[in-house]
Amino acid sequence: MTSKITYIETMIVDIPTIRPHKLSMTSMAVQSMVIVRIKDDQGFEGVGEGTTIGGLAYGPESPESIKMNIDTYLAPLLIGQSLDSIKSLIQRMSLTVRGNMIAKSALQTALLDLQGKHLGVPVSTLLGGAIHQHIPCLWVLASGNTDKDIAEAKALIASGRHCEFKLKIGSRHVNEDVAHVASIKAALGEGVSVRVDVNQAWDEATATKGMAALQAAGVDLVEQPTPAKEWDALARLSQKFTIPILADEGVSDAVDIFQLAQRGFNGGIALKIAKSGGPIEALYAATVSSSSGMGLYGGTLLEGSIGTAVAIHAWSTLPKLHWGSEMFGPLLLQDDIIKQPLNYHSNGVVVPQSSGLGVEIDEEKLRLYRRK
Ligand code: MUC
Ligand code: MG
Repeated sequence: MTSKITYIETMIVDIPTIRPHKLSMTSMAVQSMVIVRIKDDQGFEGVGEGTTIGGLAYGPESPESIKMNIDTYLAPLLIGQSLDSIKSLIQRMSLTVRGNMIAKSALQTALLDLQGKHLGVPVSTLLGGAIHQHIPCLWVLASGNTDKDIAEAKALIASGRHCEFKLKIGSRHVNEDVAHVASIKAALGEGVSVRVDVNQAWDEATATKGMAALQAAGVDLVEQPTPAKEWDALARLSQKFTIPILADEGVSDAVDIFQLAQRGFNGGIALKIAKSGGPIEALYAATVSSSSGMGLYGGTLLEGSIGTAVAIHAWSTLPKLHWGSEMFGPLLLQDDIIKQPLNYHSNGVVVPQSSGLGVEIDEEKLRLYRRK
């Protein structure tokens, strides 16, 4: 197959959200995505995406740093290299550039798309092969208003698109947050799964109080209640309550997951391509999680269709996603830069079947939303 990488281009794309999306650390009205295009000497092109939440509010990479660090440090490592071994290219990047996992994930996505197009196979095949064709996908309620969230959830249940919900909390006093969640859970009823994501906002004492109340309200899962690297606190909380905990910001890769497992954490793990540096490393993280008895969840950093597509390909190769996924990012945006949107139905999303990622850029939309 030998082909050589000849060209790498990056751009930031800004698309407004359908409503404000409120997390403990920021409120989003627009999503900014770094789109990567890689070309080879045989006329093929692969696309990738590197996306975070709220500039630098969520993590140490911003859209601007992702673009700058790809252009300045990572792209020159790939230009002129053979496409034959993506793992060699990953190794080349990791030996020279520390961190910058979202930037690396964007490039790895474009490399996988390019190689899939060359070989005429979907990215899921490059990752070992899809076991599932439809990935469960919940919806995240984060308008910040209880009545609006209830109305939004009821409309989605009625449409048949989603029947499980995650609520973003942590920006208000714990009592206010718990009352908000309990009202939504009571309005939606027994059969509807309601989970919460605290995004690190509580200390251990507050989490102890909050989790007891959430457990009593019938909430199914509490995501990252305490600060990211306080692994001991997370492990203690997981042992104290029957309501399970999902570790998110606290675990980026297989090494972190091993550390958490050693401390006796018994909850689940949110896998994210962006945290791990790409789908290949996210699947390594999945292996360590499963080997430690932790259930898996397909997480997002609210990527658009390209980043969401590659994650769906990766999750489709896992035997079991115990907590389903939240690959709803494209649905939070007012518009899309791909021609054929991903197919969401029946509380899930369909794994694309055509070669590469199975998505095609809409050049006009890209021009419209590209940051000038
Ligand atoms: C996170 O922390 O889970 C995922 C869904 C959402 O609304 O925000 C993200 C980040
Ligand atoms: Mg989270």
